Amino acid sequence: MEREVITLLSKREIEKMRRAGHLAAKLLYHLSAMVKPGVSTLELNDEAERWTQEQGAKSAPLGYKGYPKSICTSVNEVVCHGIPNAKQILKDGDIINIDVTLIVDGYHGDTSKTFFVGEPSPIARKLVEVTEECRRRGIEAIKPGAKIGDIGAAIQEYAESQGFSVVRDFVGHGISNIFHTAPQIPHYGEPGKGKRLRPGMVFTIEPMINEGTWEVEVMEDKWTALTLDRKLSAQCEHTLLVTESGVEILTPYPGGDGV
Ligand code: EYF
Ligand code: CO
Repeated sequence: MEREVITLLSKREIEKMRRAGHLAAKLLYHLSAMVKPGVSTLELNDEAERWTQEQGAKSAPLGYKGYPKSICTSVNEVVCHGIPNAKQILKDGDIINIDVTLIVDGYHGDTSKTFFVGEPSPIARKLVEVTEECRRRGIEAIKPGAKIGDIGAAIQEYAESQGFSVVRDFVGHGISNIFHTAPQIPHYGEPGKGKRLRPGMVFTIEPMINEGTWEVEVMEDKWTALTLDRKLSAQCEHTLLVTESGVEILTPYPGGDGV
């Protein structure tokens, strides 16, 4: 098996990641104000692209492996990689994950959050709150000397204790001047397993938590991943730096998100 090299970023690179991450979080916050019944997912996409260009940044997803839009908009049973569409109009009670990745000075900031459209059902509210707590617990497991498996174990243990399941097919990823690189960060697993975390590593945690089965299927469009049982799915994501003393969130949501 090929040995994976995990790059440790220099101070200069980390500063660039910080700038990209903060701008990506600002974009997510900007888009959150548009999340209302009657808005199409294409309108969210177009505003994201307009704002990004105004900031002198670039949307990483646009054209990446052929992806056709600037952001991903994943509604209700869509697990990830939902493609913005003029015909997809948000309605009261929906949940929508907006996933943005910006390139600033060659480096990437990748973050997402699931928003309520109007008033959520009790189960939708619980799913989104549990997903945010999963991310928080995953982040808490990050410190030099810890293992990659510690992160997934913390997430899986909490999600399943709340009666939900963890998607296996999509994982967190190393990120730098490359969108997706080593290491992979599963959101499930066993404590003490996997590579050791070291200062200078940068990667995402982006748990996808399902109301029902963890199994997913990809639609005929070859991009959109759906829950197999068509029950709800929620996701949230931060880009994270392993520091000498623990972890820094490189995509802090303006005004705080309870990490
Ligand atoms: C060929 C894409 C490729 N992939 C990952 C490409 O990490 C991400 N978000 O946190 C992430 C975002 C996007 C992405 C946007 C487009 N792609 C999507 C689906 C399948 C695929 O395989
Ligand atoms: Co990502």
